[in-house]
Amino acid sequence: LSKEEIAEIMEKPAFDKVALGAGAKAKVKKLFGEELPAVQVAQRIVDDVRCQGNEAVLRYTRLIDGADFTAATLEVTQTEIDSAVAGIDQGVLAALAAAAANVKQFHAEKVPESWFTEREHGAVLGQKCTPLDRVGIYVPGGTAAYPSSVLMNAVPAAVAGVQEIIMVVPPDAEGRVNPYVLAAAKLAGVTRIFKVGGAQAVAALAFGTETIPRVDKITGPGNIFVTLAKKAVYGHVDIDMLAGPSEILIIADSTADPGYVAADMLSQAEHDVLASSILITDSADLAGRVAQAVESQLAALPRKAIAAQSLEDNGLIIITKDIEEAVELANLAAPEHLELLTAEPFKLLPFVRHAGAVFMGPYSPEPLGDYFAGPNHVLPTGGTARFYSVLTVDTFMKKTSVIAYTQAALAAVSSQVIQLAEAEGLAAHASAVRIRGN
Ligand code: HSO
Ligand code: ZN
Repeated sequence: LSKEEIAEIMEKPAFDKVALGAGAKAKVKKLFGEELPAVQVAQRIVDDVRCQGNEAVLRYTRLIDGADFTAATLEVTQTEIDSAVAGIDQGVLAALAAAAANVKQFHAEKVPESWFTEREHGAVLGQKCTPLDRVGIYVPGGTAAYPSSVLMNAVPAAVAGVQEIIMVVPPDAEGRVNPYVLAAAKLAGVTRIFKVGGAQAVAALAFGTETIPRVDKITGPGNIFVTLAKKAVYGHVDIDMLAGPSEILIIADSTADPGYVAADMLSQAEHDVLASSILITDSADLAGRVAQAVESQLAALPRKAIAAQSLEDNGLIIITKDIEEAVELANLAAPEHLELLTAEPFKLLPFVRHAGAVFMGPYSPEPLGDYFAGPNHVLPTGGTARFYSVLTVDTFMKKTSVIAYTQAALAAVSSQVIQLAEAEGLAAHASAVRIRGN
């Protein structure tokens, strides 16, 4: 196949064009009395929450999640958090704490700092970095209850110096939230937690309700409705990115262990039937062994139905003439996770242009990054690594320019500033400079 043909096969459907599954379609019909595309569903829910506040939040939570709250019971209490922490496996709690420490240490390493520089005649220019005041963190629920994602969003916000971190998470039908998610929130320094999910949670964070405070930025991955709601509220608030299902692309040569390659492909395939796992190799022999290893490892997985479907729909093994061509294809795919399982991964790194995160060599399996090493696992998907970056402390900070001229510095440039203002026909601009007496 030509590169173009391969690129076409690897291309993900645009996230706003993804067809809803049968279950979601039926839910939409029940909710709105008609079949609607996901974009319209998200927009309707956002509009309703914007106009009706709590009333719409509680209604959608009842209709979609089956949990019946009042405004007073929507927030997770301190007692609930404490009993979650006490009730969970203490080994897992310790592992979460260790992971949180690694994430914190890594993110604290490069906190953007204000900076100043001097110009002629004592002028000073600079940039002031300020943490956002209040941010919202979306944490998915359902089969995908990820305490690790709580850490990956909230810890960098706390490191940035954000004062209020508001977390939203969909409840189960009994109105409960996964206790590991609550424990992670406590470890990460989350300020308040509300039991609300979906587009209704995103809208509540963006516009505020009587109970849920309005935030400045919303981060964190969610399902298609969450993502489309984030797109709909962008501009009223900032968002991190529009993230889709997880992906892994592995570049491997004949030195790679086929068992490792298969295990890593399956690790992302088990996330979601829409997840994608791709191997690109210059070794036909390795390709055959990986295919076999996938078959045999798959059988033992509790989530084999999901993983098998994901591989069936979006799994791919591509054989190239050499490793350079493999890297070229990987850049076209711009994957969320890129593994380099080659003899000398650091030699390839300079040629990697588009990837959310790169995992180097046989002892850096992707799940190490999902849970523990320290770099963030909130990453661009669906080819958006061409322009989005991994979530960092920067995500939670903004920059303000600082300009401080002296009289002499202004005098030296005033005639040129005046000329530019007059050329734009803006006389008041010119006089704001002229009045200072030069
Ligand atoms: N691989 C996912 C993150 C995750 N994996 C959380 C396990 N838990 C997206 O980067
Ligand atoms: Zn994962």
